[in-house]
Amino acid sequence: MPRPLTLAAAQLGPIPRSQSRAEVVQRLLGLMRDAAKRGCDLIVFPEAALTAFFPHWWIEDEAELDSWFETSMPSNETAPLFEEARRSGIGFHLGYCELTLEGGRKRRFNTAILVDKAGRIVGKYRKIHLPGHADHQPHRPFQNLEKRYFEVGDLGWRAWATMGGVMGMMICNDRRWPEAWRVLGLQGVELVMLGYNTPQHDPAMPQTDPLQDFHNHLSMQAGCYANGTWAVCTAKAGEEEGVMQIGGSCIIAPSGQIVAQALTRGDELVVATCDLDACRPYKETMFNFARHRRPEHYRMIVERTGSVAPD
Ligand code: CDV
Repeated sequence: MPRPLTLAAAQLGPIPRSQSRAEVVQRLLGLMRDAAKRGCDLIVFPEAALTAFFPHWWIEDEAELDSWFETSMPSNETAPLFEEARRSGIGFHLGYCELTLEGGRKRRFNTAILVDKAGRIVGKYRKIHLPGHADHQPHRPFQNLEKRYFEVGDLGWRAWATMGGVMGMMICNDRRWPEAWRVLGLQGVELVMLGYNTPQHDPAMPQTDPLQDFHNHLSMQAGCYANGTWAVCTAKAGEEEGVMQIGGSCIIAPSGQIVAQALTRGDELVVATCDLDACRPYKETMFNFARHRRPEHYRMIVERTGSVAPD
């Protein structure tokens, strides 16, 4: 029996530093309403979708740093997204930067939530693979300070049975790591949602600049195929405060094929109707994990972190 879901990647163009949360939420609401008009069940916003991507700047003042984070979800500013979900009957995935107080200690995470059609938060993920560096590197044209501003996520990669399918999340750099996909695959995931902020220029490895779009799609298409899952992958694209970011937001089938893709680097909806049952042939044959996996030979994956060449 087909199990169709109409899905949208809601690509965002740049968010200027000066744009308020309320203004950004208006942009998100516009995309949500368009998606609802096009019959979408679920819309996927990018990583850190409420602000400019501040890890690109060195920030010393703690109050200034905190101002980029959300201390509650929903909040006054984001409540309209939850109301729109209920009103239009559309689920959403939202990336944002989360500040919590635990035992009197501030904790900061790069977070994403999954909200169902009734406006309830059904899932939360905190980014595990944090790229970049923790120190100030002024010689670079821009910083990548995720290792300074965020803690490694502590929720693992969970999957949730919701909205007619099994759904999971990852965030940006996670998509390049097959382990993240496999942990979701082992929970029977049928739809992975992820957002990204990926600069066109990598100061540490400039030779890959022309390959940024290729590597983006390569890792996500491989992850979908090897785990028999759909994915909705959403960029914050375009030139944001002097940093050019790739677009290429897309919807990928369990075959690994891209079924719909953004044409611009601005605000743009990418929509496709996806039969979640199309995952089954992959999960039941080539990637029937129960029949074919050999975890006794995979121990090194969890026992060793860095690679060690033989003597
Ligand atoms: N936000 C990210 O995680 N960006 C990284 C860049 C910095 C390499 C990415 O993997 O796209």
